[in-house]
Amino acid sequence: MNLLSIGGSDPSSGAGIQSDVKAFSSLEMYGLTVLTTITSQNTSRFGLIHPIPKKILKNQLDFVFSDFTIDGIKIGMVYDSEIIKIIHNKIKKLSIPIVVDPIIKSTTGKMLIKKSAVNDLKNYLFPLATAVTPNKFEAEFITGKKITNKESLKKVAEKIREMGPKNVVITGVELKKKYISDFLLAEKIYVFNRRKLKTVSHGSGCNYSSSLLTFMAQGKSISDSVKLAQNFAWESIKNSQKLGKGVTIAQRKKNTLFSELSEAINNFSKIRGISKEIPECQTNFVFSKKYPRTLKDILGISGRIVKTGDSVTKIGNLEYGGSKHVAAATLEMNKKFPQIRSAINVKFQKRTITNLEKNGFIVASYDRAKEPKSIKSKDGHSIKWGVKNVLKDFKTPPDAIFHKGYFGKEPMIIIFGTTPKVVLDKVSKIFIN
Ligand code: PXL
Repeated sequence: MNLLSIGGSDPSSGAGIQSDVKAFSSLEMYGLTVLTTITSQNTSRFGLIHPIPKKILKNQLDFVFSDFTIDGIKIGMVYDSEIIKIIHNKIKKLSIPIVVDPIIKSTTGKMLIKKSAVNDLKNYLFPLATAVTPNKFEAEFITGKKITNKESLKKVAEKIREMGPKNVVITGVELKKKYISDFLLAEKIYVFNRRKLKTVSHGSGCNYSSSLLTFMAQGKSISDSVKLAQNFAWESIKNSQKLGKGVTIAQRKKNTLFSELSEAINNFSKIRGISKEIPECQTNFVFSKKYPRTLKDILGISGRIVKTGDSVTKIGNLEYGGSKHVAAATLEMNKKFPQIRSAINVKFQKRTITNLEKNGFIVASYDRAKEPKSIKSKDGHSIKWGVKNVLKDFKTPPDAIFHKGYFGKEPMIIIFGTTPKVVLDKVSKIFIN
């Protein structure tokens, strides 16, 4: 998916468009950028601000919109009224998620919007927003009202919603000691609490709004998106790093689970003739966290890898809990052999079993006809039962487990490994001949 960040440049890459691209990228999104302003800043000081010439701003917008399908937009620092109006004109007819993060001041206290432009931000951009994400200070600044308790918080949120955004998210409010709360005004009110971190870091707000956009563009509900964005921002603060001499920079640790699985899926799709190996129920490819407890600890594809003519395409996104069946098999395998954390399912074909064996892989199988009735009736329990049963006789993990199907059940092969790369290597050996 392509997401566009419209905002200012921060040379420290802690906030602004640089930070957004990092956040998008860590969530496997492609980040496009349209620059509104150039700022000079580092982790201790703020320097000069230079708005981009209007002609160049328009030109950037024209160039990204004429080339890319854009699945969502985040608007950050806009600085002046002309910039606001140009953006408004370009995006007013779009029906994609738009997050407006009303940037007022930097962490170091510098005004990042002209006073005269604040009303235009409200009048032109708020009505286009699927969500606006002011922090407590910004919410107070925009409404001219103080937030002192839950009641005043609600009033401030309602006042902001009257300015036209579909949803209002107010971040970083301290309602309870030691906790930090995010407040969502949607079809109803939600409050999300997280333990307060002591770190003062730069970029957490940008991480919040850009991850919020990502989750909304993926089709998640607003309340789920806010909860996930809170978590994303919280983790980014927890992982913040002292890179310059001043404040730390908030950013996510590189999620190797995401990138390793993503790379393996990409390479799987490129295997010649691989569409012939996709079963009727399609293919999933999973990678589990260490010591998974539930399916939610296992990363999979929310859709599947599907046949598209002679090639295959990944439909959906990588998500924890994205796979049910292949993940259930992996979870069961991991209980006995904790080193096994990745798996893929492929079409059952005799030649594939022969190829697995020819390559020296250990192949196990179970008979679904022997499955007790009580298991069959419970959705998702069959695989768990099958894998558990078959593993009873194994002291080392098999490379593949298959069953030959049953009434109404498609036969299936699942190939396992320690990592997606190892699984892919096995797949490559048996299918590239
Ligand atoms: O964190 C808000 C923000 C957004 N965009 C730019 C910034 C800042 C804060 O400093 O500099 C360009």
